[in-house]
Amino acid sequence: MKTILVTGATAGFGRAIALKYAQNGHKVIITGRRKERLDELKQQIAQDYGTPVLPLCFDVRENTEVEKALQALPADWQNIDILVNNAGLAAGLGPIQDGHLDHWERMIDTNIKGLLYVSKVVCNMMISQKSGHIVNISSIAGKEVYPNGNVYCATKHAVEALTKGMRIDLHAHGIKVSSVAPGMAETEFSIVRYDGDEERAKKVYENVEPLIAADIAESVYFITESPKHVYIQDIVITPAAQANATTVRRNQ
Ligand code: NDP
Ligand code: 8X3
Repeated sequence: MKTILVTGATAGFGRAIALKYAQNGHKVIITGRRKERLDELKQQIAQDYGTPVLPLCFDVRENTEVEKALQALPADWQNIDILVNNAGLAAGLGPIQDGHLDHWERMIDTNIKGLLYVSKVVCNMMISQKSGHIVNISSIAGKEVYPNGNVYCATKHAVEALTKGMRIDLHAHGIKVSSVAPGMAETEFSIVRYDGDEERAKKVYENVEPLIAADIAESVYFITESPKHVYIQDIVITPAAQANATTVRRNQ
């Protein structure tokens, strides 16, 4: 039985990833800001799989909250085998000259700084154990830049660079670092991006069969459960209808 820490487990990919590991008999630490969602997921896992779950409610942008939560882990939760840095968001979609500072700061603070804060604590735990696997959830926006994606794309390019840097620095300590870069996936992502406008969010996936959260959970699980001598470093996963960030075939 492994211990997995998933950030952003209250929705979308993170929730599906937590369920996937729990279903396979692993212990999961689930995090996010929405406590009621964490409690609901804990209850569902207990009911469906009976595997241990530890909910931790914190904002990844607040380093003091991150440190407080992770440094106070109960003894039987301290050996984290797998960290999935998933918490993240896009806020807005528009030209750089019209950008909102608040959007930029939320994305930079969550997608880059939040990932760093969590990784710093957990990678030091993994170094003591001389093993571990970190999976960073990047995006096709980390591989390409698309019109109006400017700052979100920049944060995901940073995730790509950090993944490569962490992979090198943690290599001597027996820690693997991988990245999963999804394309269009229907979660709460677009609702958050468009500030709660569900109609506009729905249009993103109109006449396309998008990825679903479970598809991403499968990829993460495949990466971490592959044999010890195998190192899957990077996966790009899009719907069949998507060739790259801007080339999408829509059914008429
Ligand atoms: P969702 O909006 O469905 O889920 C996002 C999760 O991140 C929630 O659990 C949310 O929890 C958490 N989160 C956001 N901000 C914070 C914060 N400040 N502190 C703690 N947790 C936070 O989106 P997805 O599941 O789609 O997105 C997950 C990741 O995948 C993100 O990094 C996103 O950029 C990336 N991605 C998404 C794609 C897509 O098309 N859906 C494609 C490629 C990458 P809470 O609000 O409770 O704090
Ligand atoms: C989310 C996918 O294409 O909106 O990272 O950037 S996209």
